[in-house]
Amino acid sequence: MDSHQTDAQCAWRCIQSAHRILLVTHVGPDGDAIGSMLGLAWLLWPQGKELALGCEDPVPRSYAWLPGSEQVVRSVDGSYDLVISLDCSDVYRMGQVYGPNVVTTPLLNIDHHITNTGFGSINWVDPSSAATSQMILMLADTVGLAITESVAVCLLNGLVTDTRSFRTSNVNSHVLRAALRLIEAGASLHEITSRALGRRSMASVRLWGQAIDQCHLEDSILWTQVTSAMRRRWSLDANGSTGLANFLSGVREAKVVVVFTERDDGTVDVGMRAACGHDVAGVAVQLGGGGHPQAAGCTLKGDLGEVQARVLSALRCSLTGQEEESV
Ligand SMILES: [Mn+2]
Repeated sequence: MDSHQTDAQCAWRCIQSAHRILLVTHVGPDGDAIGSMLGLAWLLWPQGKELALGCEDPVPRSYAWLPGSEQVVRSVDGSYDLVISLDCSDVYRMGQVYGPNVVTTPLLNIDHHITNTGFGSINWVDPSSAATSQMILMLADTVGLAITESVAVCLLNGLVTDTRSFRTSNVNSHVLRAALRLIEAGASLHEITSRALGRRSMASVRLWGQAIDQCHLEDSILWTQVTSAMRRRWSLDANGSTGLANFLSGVREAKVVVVFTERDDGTVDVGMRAACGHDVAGVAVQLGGGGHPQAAGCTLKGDLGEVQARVLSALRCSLTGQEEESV
């Protein structure tokens, strides 16, 4: 048995000893957040566990078709024997769902971000996994749980979205084997890729158009912004800019891409992407966020202009440092 399986066994013992369990995923959920939470729920329901599924923000439209998505609630009360955080790199990512009613409850932290702060009472953090959903599949396989079609669909959704359909640099034979297992268990790769990655509203394309029109490229840093006024113009919430940073990361002249999205609560979401050979996770951590070397982010308080100045200067510094290191 390898160390990953030992970690999975340990997480499973912790889950087995609990009956009422709160599953929590991160604010502004992506396909892996929702997929890993629902996939784990579909594994635990047949075990007779009583579950609550919490996420501060609503399930994005692209993932609302996943089985069980209607069970996800935005606030929870009551008491639990165990809280399981999924795909959260730090305690704040759980948002308000991690409220006063559960702060003293044992917390199992299951995540694949290299920047994970180890905030749980038990931490199973595996940066070699391409998605938290991949870890949930490993958990099921290690302890011998059946992969039903519902489990498979949710977990493959996580794997597909976090790897942008198997295109990221961390995709290896283990990732493809995991995907194969899920497809064999009944998940449709075509349905997931088209629903999760291939569909968007006309309004969001218009918003992208406006944001792309306003792109700046300086010192190999490509950046743009999505202001509250732009989102109002196209009647879009903060999800309207989802995918834009990934799209821009294809620009040859850019080493780093940043999309600043103004939120309604006076904060700015900073989504960063790095070309291969560069790293944005360091800057994200420095600014109180987290992520992966090639894709990371943070949320900062303050006026859009101030936040931009702060982030761009941190990125310039970091890029200079990375270049000096590589010579
Ligand atoms: Mn993830």
